[in-house]
Amino acid sequence: MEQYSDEKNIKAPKNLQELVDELKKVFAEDKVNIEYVKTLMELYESNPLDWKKFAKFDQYRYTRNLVDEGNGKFNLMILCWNESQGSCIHSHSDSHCFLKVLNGQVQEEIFDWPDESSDTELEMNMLKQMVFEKNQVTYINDTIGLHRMENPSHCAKAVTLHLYSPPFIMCNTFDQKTGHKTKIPMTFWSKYGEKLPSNEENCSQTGVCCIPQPENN
Ligand code: 2CO
Ligand code: FE2
Repeated sequence: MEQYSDEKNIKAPKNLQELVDELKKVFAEDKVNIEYVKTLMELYESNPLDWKKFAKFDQYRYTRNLVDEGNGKFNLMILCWNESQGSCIHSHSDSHCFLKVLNGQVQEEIFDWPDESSDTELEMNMLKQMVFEKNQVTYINDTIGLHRMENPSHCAKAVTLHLYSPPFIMCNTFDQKTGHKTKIPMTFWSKYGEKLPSNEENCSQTGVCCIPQPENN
């Protein structure tokens, strides 16, 4: 266990595969040191040759592309954001969420949870807004808050690497104006570099995108 607790002595992974192998060792332990994982992910220097086979973009929404299932302990995926594409405000199903920028930039806005005991519809409270550059890593979980992620650039694409532990397939999205939440499934656009068939499920929802959902009536 001690082995993966000192983030000051980590050897930089030479490529994405080395990073994946190292992450598997770290997550095989009972306890995971968040700072250790963050630093390990930061030390991998993004090289498009490692990840271009997973980087698949969609005209309408950001895509989620599975890279590795982390021996059942985590899901590692590459998300591709075309110019100005973003998510809506969402939670992470009590999982750890690590995000590393592989290319371009992403903007993260963190929000407080809405007050579910209140009957009044209130605009959600934004706690901070940050921009992350290539190779930077950020971390969130449901205790820290909710977030919205987007590619703030109108002329450049962005690619990000995400690790979720434990893996999850459902999350809640929130309406910024009212705080109303909706539970939604999250699917993959591709797995291991192969596009999944665009059936009903995949074409309606790959991630937590801002495309308006049909009304429930
Ligand atoms: N959580 C979102 C998703 O998995 C992306 S925002 O960064 O955590 O689709
Ligand atoms: Fe997220």
